[in-house]
Order: sequence, then structure tokens, then C-alpha cells
Amino acid sequence: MIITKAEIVTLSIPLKEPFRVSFGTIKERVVLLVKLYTKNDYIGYGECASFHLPTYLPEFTGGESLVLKEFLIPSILGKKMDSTDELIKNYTFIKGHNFAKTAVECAFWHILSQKDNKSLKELFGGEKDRIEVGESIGVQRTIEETLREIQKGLDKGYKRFKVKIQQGWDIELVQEIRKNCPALPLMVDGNSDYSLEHIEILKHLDQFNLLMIEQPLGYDDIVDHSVLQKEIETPICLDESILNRQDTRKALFLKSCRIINVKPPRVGGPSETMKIHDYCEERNVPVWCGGLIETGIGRAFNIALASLPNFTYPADISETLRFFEEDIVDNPYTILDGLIDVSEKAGLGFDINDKVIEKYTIDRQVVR
Ligand code: OSB
Ligand code: MG
Repeated sequence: MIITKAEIVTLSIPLKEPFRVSFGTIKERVVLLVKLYTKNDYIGYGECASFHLPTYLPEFTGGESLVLKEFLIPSILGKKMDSTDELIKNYTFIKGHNFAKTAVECAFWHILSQKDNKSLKELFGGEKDRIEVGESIGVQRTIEETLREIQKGLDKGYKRFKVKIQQGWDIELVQEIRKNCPALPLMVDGNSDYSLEHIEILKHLDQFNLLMIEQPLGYDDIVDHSVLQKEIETPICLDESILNRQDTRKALFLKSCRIINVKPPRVGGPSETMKIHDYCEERNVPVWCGGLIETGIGRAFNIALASLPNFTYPADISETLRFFEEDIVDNPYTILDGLIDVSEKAGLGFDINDKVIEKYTIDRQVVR
């Protein structure tokens, strides 16, 4: 297979409601679509799910666009490649930029899926026909509002609730949620807002029977998380700190966490996701599939990967129409009783809507 041309499409899609986390408020989702064209007329789509600003991790969408155009796409154009391993070899010289790498790798998987007439699930070795999903609830204005959001999610059947916490929005919030919903499968996500100075607050959270606490400390820190995990009973789940399998190995060696949130775009794509999955499975460490407010295109890959057996906790794959007025794919997956059917069809499992893509496109570049 030879890639002859690529397109980088920048989308800016307004969110229905701003999504607030400790590092800022997301009002528009600025993502890239990477389209790869083969000699024999296949088109593959991948999503680059970095954020507009370098607030979650150092990468940001404008930078990823440049890396794609200047280094990543030129490294694969015109080369004969028959597997994703052969694809990836071309750009291992690029350090970091996992979000850009994910977009390219996903577009390549998408082509393979069409060419071999196999579902993404089959290509990834997924086993589950349906996956369990949960919901991530941003920082709200009041505790009452948070309780209302949880109730809405319960009505939808979500199987697990993650609430975002930050300094000053933690103990009282969780205490009130527990008072109202004693048996709710509940976890919190600090998005790196705390340090070891806040150890008393984090210890206090042990009282609330949380499934886990996600990334309370520094985005690039696995040493302090190891110190913290010895002091608290609630399992720590790392998100931002795990960028690849080597990070996974080091975090487990240091006992910095007991669970890992694997977001395919954060770790550089499906191949590295599967490596982390297998590494953790061999060591009885559960993983689960996180989300980054992707469109239906990004979510399609997440759903297929979440069907691997060691993705044990419900995934952060809520409906895209929860965030967006309309999705860039037609009839995206729906959630029934907190479950999503994993597509058995070749391709993404739903159709791409070029009209909607056009509507939100703010930039388009061709690389050949
Ligand atoms: O840390 O998991 C996170 C959304 C934006 C930025 C960071 C995070 C999130 C989520 C996932 O919680 C929400 C989703 O995609 O459904
Ligand atoms: Mg997180």
C-alpha cells in the first residue's frame, strides 16, 4: 500500500455547554482530521484529539498540525507499507507528538479495515460484543447542579460516574454526592491540580468509597504519585502521566498507580494502546478506555479498542451528541442501558458526513 496524498483538516466545533476541568474551560473543540489517500482510491480518516491550548499536555492542535505537515506525513508519503508496524517505523524518529501520530495511525487502520473488509474490532483483536460506558462530569457551578447531571446520567444508564475535582471543589462535593447516592459507582479526576502539600485532602477522600482517583498530581510526575499511593487507600489511576508502555512499566514498578486510564490519542495510537493493554493484562492491572471529547471518528477507534478483554472498567465514551449539536458522522453509536454495541462492520461502523465536516472546517491543507 502506498499513500500518495494527505489532507489535514482543522475543525472547530462549539460545545453545547462549556466543559470545565481544573486546567480550564473547553468551549470549542478544535481537532484535526487526517485523511490519507492510497494509490488505489482508499481514503482513511484519523482524528488528532489534542486540545487548542497546551493545558492538558504540552501538545496543542496548532503544533500537531505543523508536525503532521512538516515531518510526519512526509515521512510516510510514497513508501510501500503493508502493516501499521511498517507505517510507524517511518516516524519513530519524532519524539512525542502522540496526538499527531495517532491521527496518522488511525487513518491507516481505517484503510486496512476497508481493504481487508474487517472491522476495527477484528483488526485489534477485540472480544466483547458490547462495552460498558460511564460519564465524565465537569466542574459545575454548584453541587446541586452536579447532582442533577448525575441524575441525568443515571436515567441514561451510564455505569460509572467520574466527577472532576480541583482545589476547593472536592471533599464537600464528594460528601454530598455520597449522601445522595450511597452506592453510585463513583470516581474523581483531579487533572493534576494537587501536589503532596494537599495530602490531607486526598487522604480524606478515602472515606467515600471511590473506585479510584485519577491523576491528582503533576501531569509528568510518577514519583510523587508513588509517595501518595502509599498514603491513601483509594487506588490511583494515572491519565496524563502515561504516554507509552515504558511509562506504564515505570509507574507499575514504582507502584504509582493501581489502574491506568488508556486514551489511545495520548499514547500514540491503537498499537501502543494494545501494548499497554497486554503489559497490564499480564500483571493483573486493570485498564479502561478514557476519552478526550472526540468526534465520532475518534470514538470509533476507542470503542473498538475498549472491546479488548482487559479494558475492565466502564469507558469514558459518552454520546458525542452530549457535547455537540451534531456529530461529523451519521447515526453515531447510541447508548442503551450504559452499553455500546461494538461494530462488526468494516470501516468506522458509521458514515462520515462531509457536509457537517465542511460546516466546521476552519483550515484545510494538502500534503503530497
Ligand atoms: O482528564 O479525562 C480527562 C475531557 C477533557 C480533558 C481531560 C479529560 C476529559 C474527560 C473525558 O474526562 C470526557 C469524555 O471524552 O467523555
Ligand atoms: Mg483524566
